[in-house]
Amino acid sequence: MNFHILTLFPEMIQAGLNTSIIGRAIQQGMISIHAVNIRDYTIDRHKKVDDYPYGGGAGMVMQAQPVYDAWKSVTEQTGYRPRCVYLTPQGRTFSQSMAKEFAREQDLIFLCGHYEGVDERVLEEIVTDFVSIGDYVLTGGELPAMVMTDAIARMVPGVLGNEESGTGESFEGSLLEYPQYSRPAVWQEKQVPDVLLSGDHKKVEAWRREQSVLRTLKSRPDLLSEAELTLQDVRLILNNHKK
Ligand code: 6GU
Repeated sequence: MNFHILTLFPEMIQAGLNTSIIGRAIQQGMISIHAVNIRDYTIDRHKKVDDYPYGGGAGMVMQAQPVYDAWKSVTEQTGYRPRCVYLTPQGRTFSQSMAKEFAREQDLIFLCGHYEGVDERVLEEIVTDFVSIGDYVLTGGELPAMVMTDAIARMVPGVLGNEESGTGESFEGSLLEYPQYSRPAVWQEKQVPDVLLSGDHKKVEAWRREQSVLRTLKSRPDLLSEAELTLQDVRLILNNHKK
């Protein structure tokens, strides 16, 4: 899968996505990440990419021309019009299910805005998806593009090894993850739960399921309405709800 990120700060993108699992996936050729510098496409002789908003008001607006030409350089390379995501707090909130859906694309374009926004006419022309990463305001779309790239890339088949496979993790089945422990068995007088040392795989599995359900009930009860719960799970929830 190929990520094409249209940005005024290409060095920020490359630096943030070149390590760990995503770095390995790039090395192995399973994904590619191209940061396209919008400033390289301006026809303004002073390399300007923004201007005052019509109608007045604070701040500057990113102009249509350099954004459009940067986008066109990508579509000329791909030979079709890939989905183009504009990162904006006004978009649909990004989720794990959206990450899985985007991971099925061959190419994905991200447009990172700055200043007070991007000329609406170029958005109408090129953007297919308006996406936010949460209800808070950031100074630009680069961090959201990096967040989305990480979440999407790890859902591309082969990017996670068997060890790290994306099943059974947080939000898989709408439940939070159970707690993990490693050696030593006692640290600062704190014991690892006995059941994990028992070697009884059935008991371990049941304990982990309980922990997942209880954590979700405590921290994210809103997720439970979407969760696939067993009769056991429901009993556990009711028992802990009464208290
Ligand atoms: Cl996608 N962009 C900006 N600038 N701020 C945000 C955001 C995006 N998502 C949440 N806050």
